[in-house]
Amino acid sequence: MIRLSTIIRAASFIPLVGLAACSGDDNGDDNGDDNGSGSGSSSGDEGGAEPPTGDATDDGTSPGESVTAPGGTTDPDEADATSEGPIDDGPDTTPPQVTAGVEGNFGLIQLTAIATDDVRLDRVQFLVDGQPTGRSAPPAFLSLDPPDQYILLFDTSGLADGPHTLVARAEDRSLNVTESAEVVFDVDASAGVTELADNESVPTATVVASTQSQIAGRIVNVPTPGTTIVTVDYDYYRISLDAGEAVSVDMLANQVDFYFLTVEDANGVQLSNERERVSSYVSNVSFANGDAPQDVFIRVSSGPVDLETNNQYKLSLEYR
Ligand SMILES: [Ca+2]
Ligand SMILES: [Ca+2]
Ligand SMILES: [Ca+2]
Repeated sequence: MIRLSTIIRAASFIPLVGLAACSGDDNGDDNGDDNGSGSGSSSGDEGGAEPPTGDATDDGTSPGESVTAPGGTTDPDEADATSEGPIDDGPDTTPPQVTAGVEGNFGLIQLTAIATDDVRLDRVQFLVDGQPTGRSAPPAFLSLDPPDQYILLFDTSGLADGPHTLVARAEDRSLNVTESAEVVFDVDASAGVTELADNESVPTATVVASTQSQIAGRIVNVPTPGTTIVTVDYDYYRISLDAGEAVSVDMLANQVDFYFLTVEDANGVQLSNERERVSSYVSNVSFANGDAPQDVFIRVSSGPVDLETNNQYKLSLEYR
């Protein structure tokens, strides 16, 4: 019962993190208990596959507690463990510790924070140039390597070239807040290729020179008004491979969205493996060319269900 009150209390702070642009599930704004499953459908199918992130910041006294839905504590052992857990009513007056970092300078970049608390961390927010990004990184967004690292993807296409600042703000469950030291990072829109509109097919593919190794795009499904029908977005990128040359494509995308990624030839024949349903931040496909030079096409497309409002992705190419 104590846990439930905590959940309600934490949930009451959702508006503070500016969730208007979020689908309400991916940011795990409440306290990480939902592990990013769809609202109202959190049967745990994906939650169980998520890394046991809630425990990573735990003090170890209540294993498994973080993924248990309110009212779902039918296991008497678990009920005992949670009722005795120290995370609630103890007077936690010690604020978290947090440092911030950035990976990337073009398109979608990774905002990172290493954050810990003496009792239990609730979430990490990020401020770019002093403004909240509108999404917080709950424990479900926690990386275990390195330990205690929170990650949030951020689209830099709205930022001017040049230096910008990042601050990570960590909050524990007793609402103690710590802001990190400011980190300065650069944005360079010329560091990669941005997709051109109407790149729906091989003939209209966005051409990517071999000197370019980054591509920024977004998947936008177009709904048909008054129906449940959507027009799926296809993004094609043309690259040229020499004889015997191989390309490896990393796709960085938001965790909850639904993408397909593959490499095809000019006739639409699949050349690489295909990655579906991006389930981590980075998916990879690769293709090794044969004896003749040829143009090949990286294809990104979405599923018919558009789960995310943050549809940005970034492709990082490596030629070998
Ligand atoms: Ca604390
Ligand atoms: Ca697109
Ligand atoms: Ca397109």
